[in-house]
Amino acid sequence: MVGGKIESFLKSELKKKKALLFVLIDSEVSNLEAPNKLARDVEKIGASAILVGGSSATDQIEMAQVVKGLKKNLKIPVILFPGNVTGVVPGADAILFSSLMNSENPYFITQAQALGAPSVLKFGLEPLPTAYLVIGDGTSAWFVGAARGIPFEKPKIAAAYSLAAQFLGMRFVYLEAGSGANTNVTPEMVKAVRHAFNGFLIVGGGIKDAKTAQSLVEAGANALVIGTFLEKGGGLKKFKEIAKTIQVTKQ
Ligand code: 1GP
Repeated sequence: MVGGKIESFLKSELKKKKALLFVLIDSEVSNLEAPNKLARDVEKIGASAILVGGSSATDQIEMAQVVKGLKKNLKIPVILFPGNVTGVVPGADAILFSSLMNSENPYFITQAQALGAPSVLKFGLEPLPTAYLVIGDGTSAWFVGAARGIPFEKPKIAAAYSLAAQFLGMRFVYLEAGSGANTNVTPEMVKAVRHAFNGFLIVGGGIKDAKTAQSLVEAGANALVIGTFLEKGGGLKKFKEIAKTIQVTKQ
């Protein structure tokens, strides 16, 4: 069988919902209760998974504590979203086992993966094989990952990378505009990638409103990642609006 329990869960969620919402939780926190509360709230609203990590999260001890707390509080899966080998910690359900395909540094394409893989096995994390594509520039993911950002207005390039990802056997593509990005990935790019790639398509970075979310889902995104606006507080109302707009049950 291809894929494990978490991948099957995500696919079964997609049978019930038009698209999924993943919430990215920052593991560098001063108060351990804050991520638990946020995660419980978004789970109630309809988030399908919590992602923990990001390109600037490097404290493994704190990350492991955050993951442990989340696991105690949630039914939905906790999925690691590593920016480096330091993003591999025990206790989570799965990991976006990603290659930053458009990095200029081979470390982020295959070497970090080789260094991290034994820990993924040791910790029993389900690897979700993911092509991580950084779109645009100027964000932390772009800088830390030494990415040659795919221009926002070049959907064909993103589609070509996604087709390559498919030929390489990856079952997830993550189109990343970067956390807190001013511009989100365009629906045109999502559409072009959807046309080229058969697997699970994740889109994130700078998504802040229901209208944008809806246009990305209509273009073919399977899951949207929301981080920054929820972290800033007061974002739950907006999150509810997005959930309501995109989480339409399939007929
Ligand atoms: C970042 O795609 C995620 O890796 C989420 O982006 O923080 O801008 O919501 P935001």
